[in-house]
Amino acid sequence: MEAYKVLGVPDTIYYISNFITRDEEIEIISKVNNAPKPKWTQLSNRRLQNWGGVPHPNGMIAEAVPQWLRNYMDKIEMTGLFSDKTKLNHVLVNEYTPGQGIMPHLDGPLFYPTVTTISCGSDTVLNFYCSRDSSSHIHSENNKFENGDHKLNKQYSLLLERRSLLILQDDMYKKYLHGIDEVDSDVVTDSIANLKQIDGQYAIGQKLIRDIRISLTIRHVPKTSKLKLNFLR
Ligand SMILES: O=C(O)CCC(=O)C(=O)O
Repeated sequence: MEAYKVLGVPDTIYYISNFITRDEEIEIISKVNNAPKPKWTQLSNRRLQNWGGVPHPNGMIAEAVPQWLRNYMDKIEMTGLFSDKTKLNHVLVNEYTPGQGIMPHLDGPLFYPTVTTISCGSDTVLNFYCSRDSSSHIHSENNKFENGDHKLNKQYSLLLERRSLLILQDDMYKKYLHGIDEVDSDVVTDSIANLKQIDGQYAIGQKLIRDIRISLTIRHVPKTSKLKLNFLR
């Protein structure tokens, strides 16, 4: 994994271009779009799907993850960053239409402190921020935000290409908030920390028009239980 480590940022970011193939990207987009309607949760600024259960501060009632998604989780586990005890068991699907984004936030203590994201359908820029009071930006269980201190300083940016895998750990998970601006396009600048690692040919100053982006945020939720079906006893 050392080859994929992003340099010039605090520990630890790994970035892998073309982690999935074009056919796999098409498969993910079509499976997400064909999920039953009730699987979607509509937020004010984007839609999402939970697979594997819905994380809650008290734990997560584990649900089986469909095999098509399990295949991608297995592929991520081949990085060697997860043990038997921290096997990936949850996928959050986010859909962003152009102009949509996600407010700067921390993923918080509900998850094992490693987050992995597969991007499909569009490139986007992910920004990292320092906050004087990070605790006020932790995701609550249904992806609403508790906003306190708005004094955020943008520190780092990454270009997430479609079909890439991003892995955040350590301070980049625990201390730095991450967010995506609500804009229709992103501009490639030399302050993008992973410029050397991206596969595509991009010029400084190039404008990247956003398309619909589907991201899979794949994690390990430590506190899980199986639903007890009392009426069967
Ligand atoms: O879509 C992304 O790349 C980021 C998603 C994210 O930050 C989250 O779901 O917590």
